[in-house]
Amino acid sequence: MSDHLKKLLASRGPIRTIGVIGMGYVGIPAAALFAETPAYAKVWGFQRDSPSSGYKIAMLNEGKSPLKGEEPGLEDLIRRVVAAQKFACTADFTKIAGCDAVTIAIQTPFARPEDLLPDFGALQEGIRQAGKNITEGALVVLESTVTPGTTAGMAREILEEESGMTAGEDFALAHAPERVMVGRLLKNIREHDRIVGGINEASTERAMELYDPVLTKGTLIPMSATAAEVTKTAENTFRDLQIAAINQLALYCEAMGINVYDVRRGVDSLKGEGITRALLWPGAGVGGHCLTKDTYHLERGVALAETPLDYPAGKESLYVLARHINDFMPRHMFTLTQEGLARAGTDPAGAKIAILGWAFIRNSDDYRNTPSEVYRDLAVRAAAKVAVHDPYVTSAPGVAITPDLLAVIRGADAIVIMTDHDAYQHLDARRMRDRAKKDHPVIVDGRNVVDPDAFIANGFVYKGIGRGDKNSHPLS
Ligand code: SAJ
Repeated sequence: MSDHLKKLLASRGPIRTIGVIGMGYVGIPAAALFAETPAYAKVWGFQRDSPSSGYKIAMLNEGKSPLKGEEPGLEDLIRRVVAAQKFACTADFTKIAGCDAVTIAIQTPFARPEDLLPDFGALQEGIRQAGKNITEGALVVLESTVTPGTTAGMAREILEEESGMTAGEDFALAHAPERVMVGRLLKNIREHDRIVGGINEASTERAMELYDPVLTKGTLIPMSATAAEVTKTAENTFRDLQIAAINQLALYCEAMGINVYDVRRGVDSLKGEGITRALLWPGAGVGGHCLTKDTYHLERGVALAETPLDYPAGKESLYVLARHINDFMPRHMFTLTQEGLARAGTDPAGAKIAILGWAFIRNSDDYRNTPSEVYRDLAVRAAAKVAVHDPYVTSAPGVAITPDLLAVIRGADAIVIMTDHDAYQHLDARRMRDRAKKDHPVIVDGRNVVDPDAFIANGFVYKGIGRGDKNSHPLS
């Protein structure tokens, strides 16, 4: 079937002009790295001139990065490739007709988390634009994280409908999932191994040709498009599962009055040939844009698969159960808070609760799907007064956040650590007690960042995730 495509690709020759649709965290570094590659003559960054993102077009064409946060080397790279006229950003999607390869990097959030149906609207628009403008022998690559089956299914259908051509014969189609992490975008693209999955062999080979010159340490790992989609969703599903496993163990250790970190060290000591235990870290919950959604992409993929899944009837999957365990952790943090306040003789209603950390991950301003929001809602529902501190998040919808830690601690009945920012690694128990001005303020450590004995010695009621050895200490 792909002989026709192989002939088309051979007559088209090596990839020279590339289009990247979606100027976001994935598309911008990808386009800049393609543009830096001598083998490629020109890279077009395609961006809809929309009210929310149209501003990026002018910024990028001035050699500036529209991305927030520190991205080592990115701004300089963009400036260089724009100055060399190897990269330009445009809203004119007809320029795709001149591209040998088009990658699509548009995010796939869930429309409403509870129904877990992805909002593919923006992605479908990008795919439609590609379909309308690609020419014979072009390569189309999806880089967005998608439900397994999307590349060979929905994406293929839209591309064929819009182009009037046949995928795998008249043009190549593949999935090459992004593996970038904020703060390390360029490094990740250059150094991570790159999964490349075509809908047929010729598509896989053409996609490998596209990414090969960009990789420094990384190697290419070819497979089918659906296997590539499952790889991407599974790598995050497994990380979420590993976190859930240690979170469950932490809850057990609290109930059994032991220290989960002793158990972790003990289990981790079992080393040797072929013996692995992927022990991660218990905590106040799992947030972010990756782990909170990719499990559900994997689940949808298997639900939509042609062959029915053979699995115990009515049982939810191990992976969905892991999601529920991780989503339980901010609730557990509130239970620990209620227990602590009860020991201090304080009613949660009217109590002041200081939440330390709104970001979902340490030393970051990213608060997507933050567990802190779940915790805050529980505290507000219990009629507590909430004050939120974060050294990086300056503002977020529906919550007042201050960088003034002492102001948040002042008069607090409970201090709750939700994020392991560096700013919370050396909190002084005495100073916190003096600032709280309570006989027995409560400290709930969701990220194992404080020394329980120091806080207990200064009159705190201490509660910590997994610290069954300390959570029922005598009051000093
Ligand atoms: N978390 C724990 N315990 C842990 C590790 C993380 O509770 O042991 C929590 C964090 O506090 C955070 C959430 O899980 O709330 C997610 O943390 P993360 O370290 O997984 O960071 P993410 O969400 O940015 O995950 C990304 C993913 N990268 C991509 O999708 C390309 C993931 O595959 C990477 O493994 C991860 O970065 C990484 O290792 O940095």
